[in-house]
Amino acid sequence: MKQRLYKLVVILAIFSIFNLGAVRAENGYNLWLRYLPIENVQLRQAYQRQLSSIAIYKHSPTIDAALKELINGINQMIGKVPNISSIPGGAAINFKTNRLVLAKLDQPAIAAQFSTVERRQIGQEGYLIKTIRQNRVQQILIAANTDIGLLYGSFHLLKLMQTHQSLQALNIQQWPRLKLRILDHWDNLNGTVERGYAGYSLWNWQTLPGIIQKRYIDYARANASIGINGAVLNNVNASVKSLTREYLIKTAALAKAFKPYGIKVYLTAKFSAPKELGHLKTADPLDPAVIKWWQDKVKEIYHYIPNFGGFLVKASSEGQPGPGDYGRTHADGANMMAAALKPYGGIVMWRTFVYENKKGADRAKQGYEEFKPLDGKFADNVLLQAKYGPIDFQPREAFNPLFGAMPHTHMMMEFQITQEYFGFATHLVYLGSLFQEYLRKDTYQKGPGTTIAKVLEERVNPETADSNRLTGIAGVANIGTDVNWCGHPFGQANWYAFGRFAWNPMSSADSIAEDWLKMTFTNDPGFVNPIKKLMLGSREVAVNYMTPLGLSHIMNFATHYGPGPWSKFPGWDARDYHHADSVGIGLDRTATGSDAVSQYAPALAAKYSNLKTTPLNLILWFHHIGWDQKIATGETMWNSLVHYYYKGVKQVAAMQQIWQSMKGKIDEDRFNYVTQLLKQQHLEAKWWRNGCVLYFQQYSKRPLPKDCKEPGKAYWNYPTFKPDLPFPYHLDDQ
Ligand code: BDP
Repeated sequence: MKQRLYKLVVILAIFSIFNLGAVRAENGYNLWLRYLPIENVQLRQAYQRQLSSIAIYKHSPTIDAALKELINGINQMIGKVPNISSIPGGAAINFKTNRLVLAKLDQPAIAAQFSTVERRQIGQEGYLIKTIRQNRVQQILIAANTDIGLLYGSFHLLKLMQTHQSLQALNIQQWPRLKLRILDHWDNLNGTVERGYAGYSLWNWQTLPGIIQKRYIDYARANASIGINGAVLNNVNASVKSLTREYLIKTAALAKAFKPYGIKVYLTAKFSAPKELGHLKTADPLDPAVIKWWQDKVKEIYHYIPNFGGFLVKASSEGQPGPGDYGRTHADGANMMAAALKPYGGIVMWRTFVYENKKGADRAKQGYEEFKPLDGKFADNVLLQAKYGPIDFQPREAFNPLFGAMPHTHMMMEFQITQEYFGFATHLVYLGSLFQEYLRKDTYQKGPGTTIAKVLEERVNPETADSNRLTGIAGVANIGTDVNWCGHPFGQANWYAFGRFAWNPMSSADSIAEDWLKMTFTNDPGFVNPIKKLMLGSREVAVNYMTPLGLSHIMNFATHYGPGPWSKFPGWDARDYHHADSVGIGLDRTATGSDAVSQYAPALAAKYSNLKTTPLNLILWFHHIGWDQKIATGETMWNSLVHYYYKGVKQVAAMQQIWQSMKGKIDEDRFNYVTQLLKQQHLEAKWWRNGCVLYFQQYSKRPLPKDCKEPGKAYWNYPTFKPDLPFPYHLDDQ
């Protein structure tokens, strides 16, 4: 009996050390930083030899963060805590005892291992990882010009281990292509998150500045692991309260906690703050008292937060105050704030999302119309932050014509990681594919090949490019207090992918998904390969059952969840977005219509003006097409539209099947959770399909193609399509 008990204890101990396979219970909190024990004995032993010790030259908060991560990660993965030692400044590395060395390139012994080009190329945030040998003794060097480079390099090494790669012959040079890699949190001070679907705000303003939750540090670690270096803490629909002394002190505590991880904090600045907080009569950006108010406020901010990043501003849009209220331009407003921030090295991110909802106007044109004339008028510490499409984070839009049209202005991209228009945290939609699609779009600004990635990196005009240029990208975060941070377990992939694309806009959605799956679930190719394929197709699947062929903004008006091509409220009519009538469907944005095509480079304008050369996935964005007209699918417009909706639903069913075949390959909890989510997604895909097909059929008056089963009508209160009905659970059998 005793012996049996002993055996059991031993078995349990082995299980708990190595947490074998699918038995480990997971709630997703550890994201892609799980550091699971390496089961492959050979690999584990190799890592044990290679990483038995870590040497550093100097301590600093950032290097200590790197050490902590390495010790923890290595210990968890190979079951051994590495020895830590210090090398005296100026001394050479001891090949006998130093296995992994973390050192800045200002150490001559380290610099000697790399070429001048390598050392320069990685700049202020990059790193080099190299396996070197002396007398058959092997050593791994992580080298950088800065401490933060060393932290990023450490995460890279841990990623190699998590994805089970050999460390035998490393020769890695990595550096970020964009300077500002920022998460925008649309968090309100009362703890709610605008368009947030993963719980409440991470920032507990009530307990700040006294309490620094572990969660804040884990957030910073996760961001640093993918190179994110900035966080805008509050909603673009801003509250002036965040600029009060009380809240600045709270923000300062977060800024201090994030600093070792290379993350700067930014705040949104409400344009009317001089009136609301300063009790001035005006917020006119040219008024001397207003200028002075902002100067004083910025001075106060830097007093509390010495490494403050700057402001993000939504102005003169959707009712927000702005320079337009005083007959001033966006440049007047942005430059006034930029001047106040300049002495401290702060910047302004000024959004180009200006939406007035003017009746009859093509909303897609407004941003360009307001900003294009201002090209070259912004101060050099201002970036214009433009959404990827000209309307609003739709499942697919044409790209925003401001990219490529502002050669004399710093342009940054705004993606939305939170799935406002993509089924919230219920639908599995891997946005890596979307990020890749837009970053690789050709603006033709300087002939073919002028991709948005190049525009963002300011590589379009190599003559004027210099390494101090201000470049950036922002993603609206999908993070909240849910135990797994993002709601949907696959939502984490979108946070991860955003960081990776921010680091290098020419990254591949495919390899990012692969890394993420291996680190987040398992290295088992029997899981990784099929699920990677599922992820890569998932965005297109959602487009198919929501807004195929270039349709946009036909979601429920109030929630942006579920179908609503019939949504009609005072000042808003979904029909302005789809133009379905007895003749056909889609918006004519060519010269015969709103002429939005003219905002693109001539080569593109010509391409989009002709239905035959317009990409199939954007035809309804640019053209009004007759129901019986044949399109590139080989079928009529009506039959094609219906077929896309039906295809989308079938594809979700296929996703469910693939997922079911993964049973046992990963932990039960996450498996079951995703199983339920996919079931719900399938129901909702039908909700979309049935609603849209039945609604558009009222205009087309055509029968469904023969292979499409009549959609269930029960939910729809057909044909009135009353909006805001509860969710159709009974769609199960329709
Ligand atoms: C829209 C959101 C709204 C945001 C706005 C913005 O529906 O909540 O305030 O964008 O980006 O997508 O400012």
